[in-house]
Amino acid sequence: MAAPIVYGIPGSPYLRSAMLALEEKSVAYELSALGFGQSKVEPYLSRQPFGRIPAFEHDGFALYETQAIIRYVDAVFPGDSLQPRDPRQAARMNQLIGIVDWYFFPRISATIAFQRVVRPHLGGTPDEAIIAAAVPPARHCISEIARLVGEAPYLAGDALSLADLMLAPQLVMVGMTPEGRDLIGEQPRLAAWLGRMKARPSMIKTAPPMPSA
Ligand SMILES: N[C@@H](CCC(=O)N[C@@H](CS)C(=O)NCC(=O)O)C(=O)O
Repeated sequence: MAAPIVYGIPGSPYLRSAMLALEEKSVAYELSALGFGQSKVEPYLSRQPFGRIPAFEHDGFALYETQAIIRYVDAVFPGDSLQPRDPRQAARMNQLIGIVDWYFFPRISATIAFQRVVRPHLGGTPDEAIIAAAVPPARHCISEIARLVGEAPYLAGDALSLADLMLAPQLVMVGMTPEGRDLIGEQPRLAAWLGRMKARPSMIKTAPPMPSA
């Protein structure tokens, strides 16, 4: 069977989530790296018609949407499951994945992290008004995630789950900004969780090619 291929711009948090799932399952895979702009044109649009990152292929099976990719990887490859059996822990995992997709990414990653990390990388200047407006909703979102995490070592309990793989890359990128560092610093349990995540071999291996990763 052919090795899976993940397509995306190195440094993208969602791409990193897909790579993390493969790393955690010890799957050999290929990263097909795109440059900025290449996700908005063919041939990539045939893989991901919405022009978002990442896209994935395994042995002729093409897939996009990060949640679908990491659930597929977990289901298809051997190794420890990345999804709790306990229904409440599974529900918590799914809830946190939903929070990443619906609140964290649009309200924090696409505002603070994009303006402070991605824009300068592309030669632009951060829009301070966008950043200032994003801080209160970012604080609300991060404190709610910290409340849900509670005392458990991982987001959905005692074992690593897909929720950890979804949130960690987004939080790492936001943590490269002064605003993000302050917001994470306000939540000691979440900061400790992020420290544990950053120490995992999968995170070290997939560290993005940007400063302070
Ligand atoms: N729902 C998509 C979202 C992916 C996404 O938004 N990725 C970001 C990069 S981390 C992206 O493509 N940004 C470029 C853009 O917004 O045009 C998924 O889960 O794969």
